[in-house]
Amino acid sequence: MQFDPFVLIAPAGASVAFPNYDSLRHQVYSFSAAGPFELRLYGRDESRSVSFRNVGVIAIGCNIHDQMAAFIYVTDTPFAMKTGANGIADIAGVPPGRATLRVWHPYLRAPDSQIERPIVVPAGAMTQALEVGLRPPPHRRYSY
Ligand SMILES: [Cu+2]
Repeated sequence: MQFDPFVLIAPAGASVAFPNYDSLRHQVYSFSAAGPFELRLYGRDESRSVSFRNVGVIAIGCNIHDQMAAFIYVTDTPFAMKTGANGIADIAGVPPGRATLRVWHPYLRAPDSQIERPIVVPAGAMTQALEVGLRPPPHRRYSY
């Protein structure tokens, strides 16, 4: 009874599948402006897909299980990557020049949960370190 992964990066236009591996039925939805949707109840070993055309953050929930939460970060850049558990993202192939480094996390302590930093990408490798703070996740009530 949880979404996996908690955060997914999807290219704009991508179709995202929501397979249900639980023995319970789920009703997956989002109210996010970038891609609101609501799936009807569906059960074990069934799957539904949603296409996300607009760039933005899609907060996902389940109408039956309030504690279920996940986020889809829809982007139009190929240079997007989720960090590993160590907080590191190794992004390859970025063309040299001016760019904007953006770090996003649903509970990041920053406006729109995002930090932006202008950078100049050299021809070779570079390292950028950012220290971030997180908010506690919003309280969720459990209902089964
Ligand atoms: Cu559910």
